[in-house]
Amino acid sequence: MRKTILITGATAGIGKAAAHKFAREGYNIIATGRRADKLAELKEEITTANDIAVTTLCFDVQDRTAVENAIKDLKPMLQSLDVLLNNAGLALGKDLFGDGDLDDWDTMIDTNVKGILYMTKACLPLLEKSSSPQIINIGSTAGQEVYELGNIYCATKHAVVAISKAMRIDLLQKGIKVTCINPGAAETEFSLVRFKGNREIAKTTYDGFTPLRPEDVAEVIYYTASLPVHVCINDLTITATQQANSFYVNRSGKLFE
Ligand code: NDP
Ligand code: 8X3
Repeated sequence: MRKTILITGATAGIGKAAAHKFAREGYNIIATGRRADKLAELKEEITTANDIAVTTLCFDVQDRTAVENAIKDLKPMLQSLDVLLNNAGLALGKDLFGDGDLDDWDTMIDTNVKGILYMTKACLPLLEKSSSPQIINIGSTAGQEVYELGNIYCATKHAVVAISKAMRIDLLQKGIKVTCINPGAAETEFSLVRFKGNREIAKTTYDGFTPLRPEDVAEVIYYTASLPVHVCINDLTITATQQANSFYVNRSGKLFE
């Protein structure tokens, strides 16, 4: 029987690449995000190339009622859920703590932290019906070291690490794998969102080095889901070869293009 993955934030970047990858590997896809047009585009692309089922759900992971309703609507058409990929997330701004915008902070906390909590709680009954259930949370190198101007974004990603550890412990008796994947810089819409549409500033994030592509991260996400049922990758950090961690990036040129 085909497995099913639910991916939050499948309209762009890592989530979109993961949707394509899992579809190619024969999974049915439940793709979510806030942009209905992008979800429709993704469904069209995937179903043209793969003989699998794609369901799209348009909602905001910050909205607890919307999350609960979206997953409730899924239950009659889905016997079980095999993988939940908690990927939706964002950074907003890169400012000294004192200059930070409180609305940005609320949005990051509500999306990156509460979004994972709401989604996972709502999906647990469906995951429990799978014979090989797995939750994959997307953290970041920003969840490993706090960097200057990263403050609240880094805090939310540290929370993702802690929540992943807590889930792994508390879901142990249910046989649910919990994997936290921590990417370094990947060229997606991430920086454009962080710098609020300013393309000039956004592209400087990737100046002078070859960053990860979203497809690179998607391959690794799929790898963690492809292992035997008794094997769980707990944590995994993936960076570009030119990046060591949040602080050290070799910006001597795009060496691997
Ligand atoms: P993108 O901006 O390209 O994609 C983010 C996705 O999240 C979009 O599909 C967006 O969809 C969705 N999203 C954002 N907010 C919400 C919300 N409130 N409700 C529902 N969906 C939402 O960024 P990435 O692909 O790079 O980011 C994916 C994850 O990877 C994030 O958690 C990010 O923190 C993490 N990450 C990214 C890194 C990078 O360098 N790119 C490095 C390390 C971690 P829509 O706008 O349609 O709602
Ligand atoms: C995204 C990577 O370094 O921009 O999580 O925080 S970084």
